[in-house]
Amino acid sequence: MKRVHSLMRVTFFLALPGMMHSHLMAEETPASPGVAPQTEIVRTEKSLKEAVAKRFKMGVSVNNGVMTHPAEAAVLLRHFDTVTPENCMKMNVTQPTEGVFRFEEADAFVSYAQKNNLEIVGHTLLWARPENTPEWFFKDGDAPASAELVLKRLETHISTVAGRYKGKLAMWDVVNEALADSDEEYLRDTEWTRLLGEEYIIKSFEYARKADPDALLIYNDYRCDRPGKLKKLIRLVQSIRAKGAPIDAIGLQAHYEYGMIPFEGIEATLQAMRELKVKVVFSELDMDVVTRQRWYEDDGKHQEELSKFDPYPSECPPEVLESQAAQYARLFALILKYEDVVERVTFWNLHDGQSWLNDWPWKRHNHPLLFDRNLRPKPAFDAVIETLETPVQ
Ligand code: 9MR
Repeated sequence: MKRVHSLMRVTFFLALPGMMHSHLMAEETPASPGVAPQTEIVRTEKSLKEAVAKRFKMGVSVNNGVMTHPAEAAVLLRHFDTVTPENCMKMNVTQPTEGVFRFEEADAFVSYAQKNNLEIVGHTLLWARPENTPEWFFKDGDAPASAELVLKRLETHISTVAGRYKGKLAMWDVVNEALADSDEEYLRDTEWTRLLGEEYIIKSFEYARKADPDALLIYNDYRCDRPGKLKKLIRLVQSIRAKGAPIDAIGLQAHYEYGMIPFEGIEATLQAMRELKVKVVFSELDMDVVTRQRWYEDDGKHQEELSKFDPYPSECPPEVLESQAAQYARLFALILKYEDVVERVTFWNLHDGQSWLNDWPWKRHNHPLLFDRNLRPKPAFDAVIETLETPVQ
């Protein structure tokens, strides 16, 4: 509690409309002469991290904006013990041009988290999609870069970035989204795969361990609950280990869709990882309520119509919120069943207004998280707390 107070006291805060609800109180503290009055934000709802009671870590992804937004910081510090930077440690930010490293944002993030006793998850050393790897990586002047050069660059990148924060981060998402989506292919068809096959993944884990020996090293991907992708995930874990490289955990991104949470597939993944003795993190949890599946169906022929679809522009209907709450509760009950395997659950953003699902794959008002746009806890929040507080049978 001391931490929350000291943070709140350094920043002047103007109450936001719609924020003065029963879970939250703002108190003015007397100002010294010549100093603006300060408002302390005390949240009174139950705390997620306290309800979890150390069975796993409770995390959230944020941007540096939280540092200058006391109301958001109050939510962050009351509920979470772990933070993931949403964007500032990605390759396109940390090394946009070869040899030009930019750490201003990441340094500020790390120092804020440390000051507030938050554990940090580095995200991510290598995002294996073409659009998420800077183009210079694969060029050598006008010619394509050789496999040796690309590997050398990868080593430099990982040793520089992970090395900079050595001992300060609890975990690293080492490689992100390297598995192919189709059932036929094993790895995503990219320059990485064409030049190096699996080797670039194996080497990434070796470089990361060398640069920061105490960080828990994670392979992170989406939809590993699909049988085809789970098979590939198992193959990848076994392959990394067979080469003597380190892997400690797999990350399930967990970008779920309302009414379509693949509970069976998630359980199959948890079981498989328990057998392999690999930890699991739910690394980017949210629940899209203006679901996106149809966007990709029938060769994209619904996209024009969907791009105007925005059914909940102001409030999300109560029945949707209630059903979302029930789905979150079921998910957390499943997670608790595997608490020996699950190391962390991280929500992807703090509140509904910040979610990437308001923009992707089209612009709409989404409501995927536990806190609404005014930082009020939603029915899903209560349902998660209740699930966490219910003794496991
Ligand atoms: O939420 C992130 C968004 O702000 C960025 O524009 C985007 C591209 O860098 O990445 C989003 O986060 C992604 C995460 O890093 C990896 N898994 C998928 C997430 C959603 O796209």
